[in-house]
Amino acid sequence: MKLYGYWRSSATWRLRTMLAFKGVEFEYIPVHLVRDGGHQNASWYKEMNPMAQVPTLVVTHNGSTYELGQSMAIMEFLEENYPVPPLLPDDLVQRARARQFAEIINSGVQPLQNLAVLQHLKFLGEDSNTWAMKWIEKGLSAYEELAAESKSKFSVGDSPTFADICLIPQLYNARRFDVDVAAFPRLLAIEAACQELEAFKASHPDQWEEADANP
Ligand SMILES: N[C@@H](CCC(=O)N[C@@H](CS)C(=O)NCC(=O)O)C(=O)O
Repeated sequence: MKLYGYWRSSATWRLRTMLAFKGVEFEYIPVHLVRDGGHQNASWYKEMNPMAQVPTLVVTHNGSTYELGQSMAIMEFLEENYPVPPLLPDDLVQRARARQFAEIINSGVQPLQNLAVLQHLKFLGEDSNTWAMKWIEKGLSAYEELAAESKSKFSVGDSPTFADICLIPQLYNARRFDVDVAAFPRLLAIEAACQELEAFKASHPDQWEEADANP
């Protein structure tokens, strides 16, 4: 299995966490998102991932090789392929809730503060940082409100799920955009619980920056 990614990419980080939880070995291939105009825009990469985004996971199944894009689709693939330990709750409604949280981040926040979007805003002469902060605050506020309804250790229940896997990289991004994360005490408590787990420690960008230094 090969993971094409970038050390600070939140969507790549989701997969690193997921693979660490599942104990799945993979070869990591850095795709530098900034250098030379972004290696994600190179034709060799776009042949694999026409959205010109990381991550891409290359997998072999029934003797054939496939290049999978979109981190949520890949997370579902990994969950089905490696069900232990489970990263979705047993309960039907709780499973939907975990996916709801994940989608708040995946579709409600991350695309609005993605590199290409911010680059285009700058090109249009807009203040991209203020733009990013607005959407991050909106998504995290909604997440905080929903998560505050329960006192569980993680976003949904007392073990980590897709929700936490998406939340942790987004909190990291929030800080990069100077969002005041102190406004989200429930999220910070969930983050503290996650930070104790090896899979979150091993997948943190600090552990991967060097791998991307000389791709
Ligand atoms: N929905 C996609 C989003 C992927 C995505 O936006 N990746 C970012 C890094 S986190 C990227 O490659 N950005 C490159 C660019 O915007 O040029 C997924 O979950 O895989």
